[in-house]
Amino acid sequence: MTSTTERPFRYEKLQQSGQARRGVFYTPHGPVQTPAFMPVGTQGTVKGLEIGLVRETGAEMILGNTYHLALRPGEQIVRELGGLHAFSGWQGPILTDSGGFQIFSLAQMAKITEEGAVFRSHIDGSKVALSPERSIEIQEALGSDVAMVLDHVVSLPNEEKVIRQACDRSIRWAARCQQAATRPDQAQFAIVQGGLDEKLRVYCAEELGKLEFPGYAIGGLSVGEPPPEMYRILDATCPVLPADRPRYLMGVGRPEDLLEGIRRGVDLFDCVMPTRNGRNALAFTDEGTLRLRNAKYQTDKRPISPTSPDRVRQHSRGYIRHLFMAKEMLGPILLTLQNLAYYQQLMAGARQAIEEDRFEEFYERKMNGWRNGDE
Ligand code: PRF
Repeated sequence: MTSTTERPFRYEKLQQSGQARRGVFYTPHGPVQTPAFMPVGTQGTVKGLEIGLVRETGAEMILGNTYHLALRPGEQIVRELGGLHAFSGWQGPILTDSGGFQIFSLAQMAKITEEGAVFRSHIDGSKVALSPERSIEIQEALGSDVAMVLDHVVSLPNEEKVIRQACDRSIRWAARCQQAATRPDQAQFAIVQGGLDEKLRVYCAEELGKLEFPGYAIGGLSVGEPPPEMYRILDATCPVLPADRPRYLMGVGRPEDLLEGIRRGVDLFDCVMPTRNGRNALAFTDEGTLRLRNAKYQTDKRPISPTSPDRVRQHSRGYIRHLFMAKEMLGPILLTLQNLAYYQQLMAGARQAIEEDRFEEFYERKMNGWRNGDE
């Protein structure tokens, strides 16, 4: 009844360990083994890495941004150049974010009404309008496999009324995005909002659930709240989301947040942490984080980690520190590679642990290893 041709975006659960899920998410550009981490390629590039190197880290799906690509170079230019896959050179699955979060975090003087958002571009100050329909129009021109619905993100903490109204508006906007869809080769994921209020989160997840989206995201988290608050919201929200659809925790996070998400039933993650921190001389390893600008690495002959990819492991910590001190571009490149490979290894380890029904043991071992880093 539900053949792959009818549902090109099928999620198949293969195994479960506690609440942790091991699955496959099928897209027109290939399958994604979950739990999965998507490197962030905001401007049609994963910053610092040639696209073949991104693939080499083990990533299967990457993320792009509606907001940035619509402002520059403009979605019609991307479409003219063959769509986001040809434009970026990434032939695997791509998810694009809707712009909802960027209006909140980047846009200047944003005015949000029921129709949509009007704001000033952070690039040239020009006036831009983004409605649910316009966000889908842009994402269809970009040609991503998964388009996110436009949502209304508010800062936390905030008044209960403000959070509730943004949540209700996000539900109405999700329905409008669904109505605006014209591409059968693009799936839309809904986004659950509702701040740190469990009841509101459950209500939002139930309402969006009725609309039968092919996937569900949890948004509005990791915006400055203490991590246990985020875990509490995940505990309340995940059980309400449809079990036969992928669950995506947006913009999260540190390695420990990924494992906390996975053990509560999250399947997909994205975050700038491995790339942004890599550019800033921070390396993620099984022994915690290393700050490569620290003087203690000046004569350190060891590689970043015994499990670093070959291209990184061939260099000493002392050499990589030198690259950062001399402001050489290879420093950021090498640590971006290190961190993305580390995140992918972590997810591969998590997938295997779930398959073997020993996720909690895996979780404890990783958390213990991370306790003794530089910070
Ligand atoms: N909404 C959208 N994108 C996002 C978020 C959100 O709430 C977050 C929150 N951490 C990251 N990216 N559309």
